[in-house]
Amino acid sequence: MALYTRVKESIAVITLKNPPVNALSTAVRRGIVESLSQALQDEQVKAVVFCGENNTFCGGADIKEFSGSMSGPPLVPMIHSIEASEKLIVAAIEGVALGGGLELALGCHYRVADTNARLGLPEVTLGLLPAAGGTQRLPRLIGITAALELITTGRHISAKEALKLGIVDQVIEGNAVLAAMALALSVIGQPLNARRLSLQAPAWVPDVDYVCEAALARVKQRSRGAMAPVACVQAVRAAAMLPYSKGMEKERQLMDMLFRSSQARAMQYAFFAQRSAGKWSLPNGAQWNNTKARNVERVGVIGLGTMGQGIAVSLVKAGISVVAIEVDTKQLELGKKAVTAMLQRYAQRQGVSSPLHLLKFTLSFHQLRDVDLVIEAVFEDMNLKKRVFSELCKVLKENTIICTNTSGLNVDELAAVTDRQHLVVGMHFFAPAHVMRLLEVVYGSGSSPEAVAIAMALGKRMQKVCVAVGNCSGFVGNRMLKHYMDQSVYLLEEGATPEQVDQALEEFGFAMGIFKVADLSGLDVGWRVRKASGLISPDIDPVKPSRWRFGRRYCPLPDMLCQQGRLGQKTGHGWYLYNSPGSKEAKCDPEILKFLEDYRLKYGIIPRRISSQEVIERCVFSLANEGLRILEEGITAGPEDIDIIYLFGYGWPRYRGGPMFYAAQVGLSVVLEKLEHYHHLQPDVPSLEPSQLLRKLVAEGSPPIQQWKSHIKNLHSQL
Ligand code: 3H9
Repeated sequence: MALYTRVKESIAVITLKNPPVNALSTAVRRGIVESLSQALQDEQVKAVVFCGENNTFCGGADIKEFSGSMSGPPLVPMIHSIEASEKLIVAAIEGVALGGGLELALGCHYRVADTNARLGLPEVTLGLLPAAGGTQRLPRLIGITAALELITTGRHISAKEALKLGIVDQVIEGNAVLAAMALALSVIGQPLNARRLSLQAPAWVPDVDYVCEAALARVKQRSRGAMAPVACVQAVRAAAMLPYSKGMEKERQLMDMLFRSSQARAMQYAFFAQRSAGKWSLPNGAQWNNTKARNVERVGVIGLGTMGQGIAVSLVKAGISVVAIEVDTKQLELGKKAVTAMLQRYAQRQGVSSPLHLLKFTLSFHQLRDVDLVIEAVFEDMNLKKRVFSELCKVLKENTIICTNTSGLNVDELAAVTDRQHLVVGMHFFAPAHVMRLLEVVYGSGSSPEAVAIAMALGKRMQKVCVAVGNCSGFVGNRMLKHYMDQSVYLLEEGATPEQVDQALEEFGFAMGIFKVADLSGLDVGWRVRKASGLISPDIDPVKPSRWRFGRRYCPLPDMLCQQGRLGQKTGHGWYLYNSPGSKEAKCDPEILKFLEDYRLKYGIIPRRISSQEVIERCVFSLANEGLRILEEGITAGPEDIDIIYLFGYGWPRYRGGPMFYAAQVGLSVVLEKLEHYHHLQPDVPSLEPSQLLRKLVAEGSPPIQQWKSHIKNLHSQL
């Protein structure tokens, strides 16, 4: 709702009330319309100030209402009547003014912001555009180029930047409502037409077409296949070319198209899924709101390789003291140099003072005596990690949490060598750890809820998107990825090329095809894992290696590439050819095509044409099938967790929601049918067999993804 108060003789204040972010729900819009009418009718009132309860102006339209039928006063005419008001209206922005919240403020005649406020039009991140006049008013206020940048990225900006751009008229430290009232009193009586953005001529730029084409090229490169950024550019272009009323018509048409799209549904699902992942729960009933996390102020980082460096940087950026350890002076110096350089660049970019004083570099484990938590980030080798864990127990305080940064090793096995299994958890960071947002927090069978809560809270402080997952080989992300990768190499055996597979995946929306990703990470990473797991052994024929291992289909192609020294970008060739070692531009390599032809000949495989549809179905449905198995086993609390892992750690296109959401959207019965078909053709790939949960969900009428959790609970109670 909205609260109407008369605070001074001539000023009325309308306060939006809808915790936690004062979203513009039906009730709030109704309240605004009623309060505004009251203010306009009251002859004593000469000016109105809009503000939000609890120092939060407004987080925009109520996204929860998007999935139902919309009722109540619509935003566009409501904001229009604010702007058209003969009485002066000022927005007092505290906390956030986002989306419809900023559009409401743009309808006001003046805007005052608190110095800590954040503003933006993030609709594009929900698959939409600012459709309450934002695409028409903002360009008239700040120009086409700046408006395009803000609207197509959805970036939140500070009050300081908003002042510089001309979005707000004043930035104040203190009470924004009082400042807005003071401003109102100082300008009451001045003509308002110049303050009504819809009456302003479109901002002039020498070459609108050129500016918009450049913006279009940028958004297409940044978010391939996404509709909303393209529509944003079209709407802003209309602001530059058309009168306001025609521009508004264009904005509405584009919004209608986006609003009904599956992309918008997927992105809104992703918004809520991200929040749901933060509300973690464990199978034993412990969860985010019944488990206290004690504070962590000093952290030890063991190992300053690429991962350790990124982790140390993220910790320091979060204001946490770090004791960083290496095995010898040379490694320590290398790590120190890299971490210092990253933090200095960060301080320079952000205009903040260097946080280097939070760092201590040492060779001595004894320096870890008083840390609250340790993150071990040594080489991915079980024995080495066990040795480190045993050493740690000799020096750490008895309540220090021990975390292992592993991408898939057994957390229970590591915990078993310590004197504190309840304080051991996995923290699976993604490389580069100071950039990638995802963090899998892995709880072992003995991890205490408090240890999980501490790791989750620390990850959040490090600005990570944290997902609590159970302990299993590869955890969630890598365990699923294995099946996706397997299918991609089987496709090569059967007749596809790396470019074909990558092109199909990139057209689907992945930031990068699987073979380009493999070249980037280095093919030797997987090679080492396969060696360690016994898939590669000396008794395997090096000339014609077997295509079966442990009774299952196996593709030796990646191993054969590694044997030839083709390790990816770092060696200048892998699945693709690069101009030189380390260069990034992937080119089709005729040698690989010949190698694949010879391989098929050697094994008597008759190549066939493989469609993009088959690539997607086999790679993506096998990924989703494994996700369903993970849910079945209770490794994550719900499908949202899996989707968030894929969105933030694996370049899954946000407008497809995540693999679980995608499977639900395609139709679970379609996924089941396709998996049955492919499993029939590949009986030696057991993972293609549809999961029990998939069969159950289909048998129960393919419920919406939001209801899967209760069906999974039933499945567990039946087991
Ligand atoms: C729009 O405005 C369209 C218009 O252009 C035109 C239409 C015609 N609605 O993130 P948090 C909930 S589109 C409903 O954890 P924070 C959120 O789900 C909208 N609910 O807190 C969570 O609920 P719960 C454009 C919302 O402090 C709780 O608030 N606006 C909305 O880290 C706390 O959220 C946006 O895209 C909403 N608009 O961050 C802004 N916003 O506690 C979206 C939040 O049950 N919001 N909730 O899990 C945000 O970016 C962040 O929530 C915000 C606060 C920065 C505001």
